[in-house]
Amino acid sequence: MSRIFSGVQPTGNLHLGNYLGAIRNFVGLQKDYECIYCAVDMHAITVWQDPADLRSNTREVAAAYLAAGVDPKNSIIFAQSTVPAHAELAWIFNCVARLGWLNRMTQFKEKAGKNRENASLGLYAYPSLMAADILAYKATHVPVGEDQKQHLELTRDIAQKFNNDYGTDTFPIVEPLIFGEATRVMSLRDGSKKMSKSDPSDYSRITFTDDRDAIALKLRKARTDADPLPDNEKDLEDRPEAANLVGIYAALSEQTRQDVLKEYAGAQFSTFKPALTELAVDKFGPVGEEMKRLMDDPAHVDAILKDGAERASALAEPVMKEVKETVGFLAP
Ligand code: AQP
Repeated sequence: MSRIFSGVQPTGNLHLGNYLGAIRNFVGLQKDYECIYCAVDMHAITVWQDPADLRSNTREVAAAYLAAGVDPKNSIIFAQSTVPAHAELAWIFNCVARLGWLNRMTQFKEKAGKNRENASLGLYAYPSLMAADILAYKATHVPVGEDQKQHLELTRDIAQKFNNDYGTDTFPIVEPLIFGEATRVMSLRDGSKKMSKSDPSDYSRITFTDDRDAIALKLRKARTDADPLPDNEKDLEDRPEAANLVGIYAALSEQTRQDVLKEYAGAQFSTFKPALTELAVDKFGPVGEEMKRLMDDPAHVDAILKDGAERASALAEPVMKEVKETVGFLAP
């Protein structure tokens, strides 16, 4: 059976981009795949995290999965650091991946910024840990937003090189699942930047914890241009902020962008923004409400994470045994 793995970093400020680009897609995949969904806390600490915040944010990612509709009886929900296979396999992959491959990773360049020398070694090796996350379960498909495409190509390269180096077919060559009308939701303040948890402006994103007033305010303040909406997608090409709001509307209403434009052609943003606000409050608001409700019962969330960790460990164990034998490590 094909197996899904995906994860979200517990770095706070979970936003609409995380929901539309990834978490919402996790839900529908449960009927066709065996699904493993992780709160990737080891990835989170590649940049500084306050320990108390990290604990709370890890529960919050699990609560967001549950609130969105991931069923913990069928799918596995757990925290990355509670299954040692991730760290063990990441080390082996650090010895498979080439420096030249990692030097090409645009996310490292963006996150390290100008102060590259001061970035953590973990941030640099991030894609190798991500490959381990996926391949410790021999997952075949990975639902992600578009920004993760390059990391998944590296996962494929690592799997291929491991298989070639050791003359085995241990690892599958994973397929990214990037779908929907919002594979790259952009910042509400700047249509050239993706909506992100670490953007210093809270007005750049709609978060899971935003209530109706906050959603309305952020959309009212969202940057746009002065023109009305066009009647076809092509005319949105040079209008990134307008294209972003139309994309969000399309994703939330489960229509194509063209359908949305058919309905709103000629409309000003003074009409479109309130309509988008209503839609976001209606479709995204309840998910955030449910996440907050679950966060009031941390023991319940912890029990789900514990059960998930046990089931994930059981799946990773035979894979790690096979990998260690292949590499030439002695059995303990
Ligand atoms: N703007 C986005 N549009 C669509 N999908 C997105 N994702 C993230 N941002 C967008 C997808 O959400 C999943 C989880 O992301 P992550 O937490 O692992 O890491 P990230 O991509 O680094 O997320 P952020 O929000 O941008 O955080 P910071 O600010 O820390 O960099 C992934 O599937 C991702 O594609």
